[in-house]
Amino acid sequence: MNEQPDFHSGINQGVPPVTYGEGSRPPRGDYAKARADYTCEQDYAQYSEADHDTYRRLYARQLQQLPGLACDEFISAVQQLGAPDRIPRFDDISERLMRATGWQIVGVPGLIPEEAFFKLLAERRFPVTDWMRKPEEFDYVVEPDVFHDLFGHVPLLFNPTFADYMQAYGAGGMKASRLDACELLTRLYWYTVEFGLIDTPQGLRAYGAGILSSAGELRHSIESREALRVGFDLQRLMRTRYRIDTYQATYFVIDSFKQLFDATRPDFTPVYEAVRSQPVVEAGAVLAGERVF
Ligand code: HBI
Ligand code: FE
Repeated sequence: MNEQPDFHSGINQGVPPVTYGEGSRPPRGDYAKARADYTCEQDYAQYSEADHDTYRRLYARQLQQLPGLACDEFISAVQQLGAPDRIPRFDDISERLMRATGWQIVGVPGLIPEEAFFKLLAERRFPVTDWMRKPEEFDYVVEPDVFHDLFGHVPLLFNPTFADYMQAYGAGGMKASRLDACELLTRLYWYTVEFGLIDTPQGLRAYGAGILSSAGELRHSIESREALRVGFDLQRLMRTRYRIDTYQATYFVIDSFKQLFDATRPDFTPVYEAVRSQPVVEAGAVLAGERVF
């Protein structure tokens, strides 16, 4: 089994996406074409027939494994992406998305600095990487590509409560930058937006984009007996380190998107202080007395 997630983003290691440090590869995207806010037009002409075919095959592989593993809100929204056999035009999706939740998607050349990312979310503009992985990267791509961002992230932006959470997260992120709490807030993004699970009357389901866009981690996150699944608790989550180069060792389970949105309403300043006054929890470690699924 491919124990690696479909992508790991250097950004979540605190590696700035635009200026790569020594020894690491340059970013894939063409940042020279980006505007000052890091957005760029989707250059639709860039896509080869191989790119469209890669999208078609990735989409088909994920779609057939959604039932019983992905949350209903995702399954009901995924057809909003449009035809399954061509990379969608961002403007077409934005038209539908704007009507549904006031969001739009904007092109970016790839991972962008956190402040720019938070600002876009706060403006209800979701950044979607505009390049497609190569056929030889079908099972694993180092950085999030257009498939991860479109298939993984965009459908749930059609859900009003989740869409409100994403904007609240962005607004919180802009404040976190000023409080030097980006690392803690990045864990919240990682363990909800990217790798979150939700409890439903039919059982656990995935809503995290990193899971939903992954061939192997979707089933692993729900069925693996090695994975730890812990009830969502904001401070516990923010104390918990995560891994970027394997399937997650810990997943956090929410009861509803409303629970997630409500968790972002209070000012996080005291939350950050409480988290900093407690020891870090390693990925996979379970704490006494906590709710485990
Ligand atoms: N940039 N384009 C892009 N996509 C992301 O998901 C992303 C990012 N920059 C920062 C980032 N994610 C994470 O550090 C968030 O937790 C902020
Ligand atoms: Fe992502």
